[in-house]
Amino acid sequence: MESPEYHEFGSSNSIEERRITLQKGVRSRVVYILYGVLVLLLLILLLITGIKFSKLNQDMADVKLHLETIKTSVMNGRTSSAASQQSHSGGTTVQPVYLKGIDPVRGPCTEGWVVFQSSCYLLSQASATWSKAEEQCRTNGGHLLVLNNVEELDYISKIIPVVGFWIGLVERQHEGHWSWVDGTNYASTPTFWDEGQPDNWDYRENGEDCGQIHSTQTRRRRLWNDADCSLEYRFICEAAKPGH
Ligand SMILES: [Ca+2]
Ligand SMILES: [Ca+2]
Ligand SMILES: [Ca+2]
Repeated sequence: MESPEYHEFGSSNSIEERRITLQKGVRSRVVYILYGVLVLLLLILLLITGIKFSKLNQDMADVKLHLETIKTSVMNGRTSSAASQQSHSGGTTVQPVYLKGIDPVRGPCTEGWVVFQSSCYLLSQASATWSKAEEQCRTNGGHLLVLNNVEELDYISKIIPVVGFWIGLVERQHEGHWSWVDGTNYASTPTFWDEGQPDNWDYRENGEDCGQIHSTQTRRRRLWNDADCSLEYRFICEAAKPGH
């Protein structure tokens, strides 16, 4: 026969066991939950790192692309700055282009004239107003110099002294409407105005409506200036080479 104490003892023992088992169960669940949370945190960390890496790669690609763009524009800038010196129109800085002088040759041209490509050129010794200069060129079977391209300008630059010369460029009717004396379309030829020219300098009573090759101190590509047509300068005539 079991004593009540024994029963009481046995019963309290099993309660204690259940309590311990329950505590163990709670602890294991907490451990599992913590473990789960840890794994979840690790996954989130991996995900964030992955996103960061992907963004970093994208940023690096962007930087690389940007550098390539800068490099390309610098290269293009170098090329176009050389070109811009050939087709300058007043108002911007003109970089000088230095040239070596040459001895001109007569070739098939009339005596006193010199040849370059399909034209003959005459450099006047005397000075005249722009109109008189053009008149004298016409009398000699030509017209005042028409600069069709940079090669022609560079040739002329190599053979003339450093003083100013009239050329066949004129504003006949409206201010700003330049034309070549032989009818060549002004818009079809490159322009080589000197820095700040044409300025139609209003110090002169008549303004400045005739084109000239500017005087300069050094032998280099000669640039243009608009000057008062009534002033007297030396001038350059151009005529077609015989047979052209
Ligand atoms: Ca010409
Ligand atoms: Ca003018
Ligand atoms: Ca001027």
